[in-house]
Parts: sequence; C-alpha cells; structure tokens
Amino acid sequence: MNAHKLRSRQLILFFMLVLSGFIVAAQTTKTATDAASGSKPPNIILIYADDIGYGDFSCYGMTAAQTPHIDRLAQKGLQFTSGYCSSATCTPSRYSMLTGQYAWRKRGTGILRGNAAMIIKPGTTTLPSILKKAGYKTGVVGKWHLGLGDGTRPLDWNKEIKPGPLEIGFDYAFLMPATGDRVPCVYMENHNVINLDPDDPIVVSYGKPIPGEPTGITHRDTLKMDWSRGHNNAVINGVGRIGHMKGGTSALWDDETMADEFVKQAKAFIDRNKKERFFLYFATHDIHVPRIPHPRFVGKSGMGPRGDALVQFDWCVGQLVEKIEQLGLAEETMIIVTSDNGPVLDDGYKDQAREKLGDHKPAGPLKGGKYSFFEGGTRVPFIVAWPGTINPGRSEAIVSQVDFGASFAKMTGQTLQTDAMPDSFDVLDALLGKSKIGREHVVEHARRLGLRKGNWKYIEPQPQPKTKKKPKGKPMLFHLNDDLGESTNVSGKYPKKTEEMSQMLQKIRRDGRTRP
Ligand code: NG6
Ligand code: CA
Repeated sequence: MNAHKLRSRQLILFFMLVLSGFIVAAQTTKTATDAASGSKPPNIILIYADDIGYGDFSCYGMTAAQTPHIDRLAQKGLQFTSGYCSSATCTPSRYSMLTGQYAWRKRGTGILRGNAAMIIKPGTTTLPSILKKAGYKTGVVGKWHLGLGDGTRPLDWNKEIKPGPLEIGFDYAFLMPATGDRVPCVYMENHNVINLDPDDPIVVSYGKPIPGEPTGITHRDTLKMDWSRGHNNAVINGVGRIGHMKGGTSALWDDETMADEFVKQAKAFIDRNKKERFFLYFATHDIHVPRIPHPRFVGKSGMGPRGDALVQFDWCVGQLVEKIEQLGLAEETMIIVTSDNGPVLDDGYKDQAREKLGDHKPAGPLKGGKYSFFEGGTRVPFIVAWPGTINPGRSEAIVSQVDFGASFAKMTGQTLQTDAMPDSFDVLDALLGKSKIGREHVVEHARRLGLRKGNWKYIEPQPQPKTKKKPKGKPMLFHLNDDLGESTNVSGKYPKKTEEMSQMLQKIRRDGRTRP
C-alpha cells in the first residue's frame, strides 16, 4: 500500500469515527429526552376547572353527588392531596401557571376586567412556548381571563385582536375572552370574534352604561337569574353581567351550550393534531358564575345550579377521556385535572348554592375557599393520569401548578434559562409518582401571603398602610398534621418557628425567585 492510499484510508476511518460520534451524540440526546419520563413524552391535556374546591369531586370525598368520570380518571392515575394553584382567584393563578412566576410578584395580575390588556408579554417563556419548542402543537380552548391586546389603545372587538394566546406560544385558540359573568359574551377563534355581523358591531364599556341598553338594575324583573352582588350591568341572554355591551347579537354565546361548545372545539383540536404531539389547555367555564348548565344536567345533583355545573364539568372530563381512548392514544396522553382556585357559594348571583348545599363541604376538610389565604383557597383537586407510565395511587407530595413549566421542560429534555419561570420547580418525578417528594415549600396567595413548608403553614399579618410604623394584627401559624382545618393559631406557642417562616417568606419576596 502506498503512502497516498494509506492516508486516504486513515482519512475515511477518521470521518467514520466522527460520524459515529455524531450518531451516538444524537442518540444520547434522544435517550435523554426519553429518560426523563421513562418513555416518550406524552400528549398533555390540562383540564382546568374554575372555582372547583378540594372537596368537590367524589374521589375527594363528596358524597352528595357523584363525579364518575373524574373518579375513573383518578383511579387510573395519581391523586394528589397537596396539589396547589398559586392564588385564590382566577387571573393570578392562570398567570402563574402559564409563566412559572408567582403572580403576586407582578403588578396588575389581579382579577381582570373583560377589556384588559394581556398581562403576559410576548417573548416570555410560557408553558405553551416550552412545549411548542419541543415540537408540540399547542392549543387553548375555553376561559382565558389574561387580557388581550397590548394596551396601547382600547380593544376593538370588531377587528383583529393581538397580541393574545397565539403570541405567547399557542398555535390555536378558541376562547371565552374573560369570564362568563363579564362582557363581551362572545367566542373568539385565534385573533377574531366569531359569527360577528359587521353591520351590528360590538361596543363594550367598563365605565358608563350604554344609553338605551337594558341593565340588571333597570330590567331586574326580567332576569332569568337574579344577581346578589354586582352583575347588574349589561343583560345578555337574560343574565346580568359585569360591564356594558351593545351589538354583536349574532356572535353572542349561549350559556346553556357553552360546555358542549368547548368540548366540541377541544375534540376538533385533538382530531387535527392526533398524529403529532399536542398540548391542549382546556379551561372550562364550569363551575364559575353564572351557573347555567345545559338543561340535560339541570336537577342532576340535587344541589341546584352549582352542583349541576359540577356534573356538567364531570361530563366534559369524560368526553375528553373517551376521545383519547377512541383514538387509541390513552397510553400516549397525560391528562391533568385541577382547578384555578377554591370553592365559593354565592359569588354574585342568587343561584341557591348555599340553600341547596345540604351537608356537602366544597373545600372538604379545609378552611376557607375562593379569595382565602387558608388552605381551602389554594389547595385544590389535582389528578395526573398517564396509563401505562404513572402507577395509580395517592400522593402527599406538595406540587403546584406553577411547576408545570419546569417539570415539562424536563420531560421534553429541555433546560430552562435561569431567568425563565422563576418560581417553577422541576417536580416531574413527583408528578409521575416516582418520588414522594415534590417541592419543599409553596406560597399561597390571597389578600395576604401564606407559606406552607412541610406541615407548617404560616400566614403573614395583614399588611398596613405605609404611614403606620409597625404592621398591626398577628401572624398565624398552624400545624397541618394536627390541625388541617387551621383552627388553632399556634404562633404564640412556637414563636421561633413563626419567625423562621416569616423570614423565609420575606426572603422569597426579596429574592424575586425561588428556583435556584
Ligand atoms: C369578582 C366577582 C365574582 C367573580 C370574581 C372573579 C362581583 C361582585 N364579584 O369581582 O363574581 O367574577 O370577581 O372570579 O362582581 S375568578 O374566578 O375569575 O377570579
Ligand atoms: Ca376561578
């Protein structure tokens, strides 16, 4: 063999080595993705209930009515007893879940009006943007309530509206823009209101009434469901709402068929994307007020509209599970069911939620509910099912919805940048039932902040106006093992523990982040 031939052989060998190196590297990356979960990352359906409490499903102790579809899902999956949303109301919980940042860190993330600007800036790392990066088709169907548009000018509902979900990581959106009790009472698909007649444009006002339009005050005796507080501006479909609205008659939603519509749109999204990996954020209106379920659910719970809306929610869950099973995707799909905040009875309409409650305890053994810094405000039902991968059972691990971002980044083989999702922890092993330990602590947010660490729960004293020197009121401390119902404040008995928790919460505030 001459020197030239030898050199070219050496060269070929060298290239083969380099090439095999690449193949090994590529395989390592792929296995890294797979190794995180033990198998290929699944489709994800995140079913997000509105105002459903810790005790509102039969698998979480409700006996007054049954939620068979949710129970079946829970039997196939992991049922968490310490699963949290981040705040005791809707907008901040949704903000935290999608951005991985506690909402109380950011101004303007309280309950939004129906014409508010979007509070998540395009360019922010979000739950959908993480999954989109991993190749998922991402969609949102249902309640948004995170604002729309950039706030530079008032929203014009008759034109294209941007930015919205499509600008922060979703490929598709079918929305109720704010809440069921807020105008405009129309559906949007991607950037536009649907079924709108240009000759009957939508006018929305969150200030003055619109002259000539009926309101819940002027036409109170015509209402299908009377209001108890607020909810007396525009009358849409015989129900008083928050905010004034005129026009858009052909685009108005129908309250009774809203759940059916969302299920239909969710199924269509799944059908369109069944051959690829998809993430569906399915945010129901149920069981928020006004509670006007379809007639086929009326009377089914024996607890009036609130209970009937719960039965309707259970039906929605059953529909999506069935769809996935029909497509043969059960073992490739993770389904999560959880809620945006704790339960409430009278939330502004006379719908007999209290009168017909009987013995049912919407927050189960917990104290408080929606708007509350006690456990009932933010500890919510939390079910994660992925047949074939997650072993069925119960988990006491502390997990929060704010963790979905970091956990699913891990599941799809991604590393979050340091400044992204500052409060999102990777608790994937806990979500998959491989670990009994989730996060060490979680901040609970209502009017004040609470901190749960292990089985201790601390609630800060009422913040005082800046002019006063020292905060008035007392901090609260509970030991949840002995006192899950937060009935006995033991801060006097454990002053050191109280101080330690207070310091810790102050540090969490100061640091601007909790993820290392
Ligand atoms: C309150 C509303 C309540 C509900 C809540 C938001 C009144 C009197 N109360 O201001 O009905 O809409 O806001 O709920 O108007 S949430 O689940 O979207 O946070
Ligand atoms: Ca809510």
